[in-house]
Amino acid sequence: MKMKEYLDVLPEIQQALDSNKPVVALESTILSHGMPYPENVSFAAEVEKVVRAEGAVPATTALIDGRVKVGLTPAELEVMCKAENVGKVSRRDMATYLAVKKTGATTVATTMICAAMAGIKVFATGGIGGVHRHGESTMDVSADLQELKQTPVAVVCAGAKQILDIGRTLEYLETMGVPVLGNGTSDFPAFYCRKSGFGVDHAAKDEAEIAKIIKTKWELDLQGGVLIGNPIPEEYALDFDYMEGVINQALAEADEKGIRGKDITPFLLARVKEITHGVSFASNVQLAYNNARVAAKIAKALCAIS
Ligand code: PSU
Ligand code: MN
Repeated sequence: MKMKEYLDVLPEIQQALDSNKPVVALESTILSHGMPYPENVSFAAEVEKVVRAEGAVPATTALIDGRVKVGLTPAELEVMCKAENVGKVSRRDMATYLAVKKTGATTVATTMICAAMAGIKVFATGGIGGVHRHGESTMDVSADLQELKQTPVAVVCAGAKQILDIGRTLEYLETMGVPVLGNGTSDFPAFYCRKSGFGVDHAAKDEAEIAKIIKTKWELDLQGGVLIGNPIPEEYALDFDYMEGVINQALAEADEKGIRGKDITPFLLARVKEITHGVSFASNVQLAYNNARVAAKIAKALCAIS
């Protein structure tokens, strides 16, 4: 297949895939556009360690010099963390970046595409994109949601940030036929907070049950992914009303500055961090580790039943 001509999979990852060993995909937008340098360097190394500690192989994805990279070397991770001339690549941008050899970080949507190309079934992120507040008039709906509809990768997240309209995000996922599971909870989490005020479709009791649901969906030939909401550990959770105030302030500033489109999510993430004086950053890091751990367990459980 022509597609493979664009793809570089690190040998360790290819060997794991060939021998039915667990692999977990990780995104690079969280590094390039979601976290500051150099804090993102230690995060990038640590999140891979968390995956390894569970017995799975990490596969961070990115587009570098016209190649789809599945698994990054330490030097490539550094490039993504420094983020000099590193774009944010969504599905629409992929062909352009590869054809003209630009370097870009993969969002949830694009990481799913790269993972599927390599045959990776499970992916851990922080929070997914979704329907933005006032999305009913701006039509700003993250491509992440469409990707979950069509690409067969299970995505473990801590829910969606309150910068989004979480209710409409879940409505959209329902319309697109994406199962939304809670890992040991009936609440869909809101990133920094364990609850969003909205529920999941099914409170799964553990990773083995989640793996069984994923396998069943794919055996039925139902297209697309599965979304797993994994709440932030209690000790790192922030107060919902406090975060609502912070986010409203950041949204008002984005509005004043006229920030739109693909720049809105990175702007809001950076402002939230500044307004909370970095407290939210510690939570962000911890929830991502927690997702990596759970994704590795799901990947292991999937290998055990396939
Ligand atoms: N939400 C976060 N942190 C992030 C992102 C979202 O809390 O880093 C990133 C992810 O890569 C996600 C992307 O896929 O932003 C969504 O961007 P947009 O809303 O432009 O689709
Ligand atoms: Mn958007």
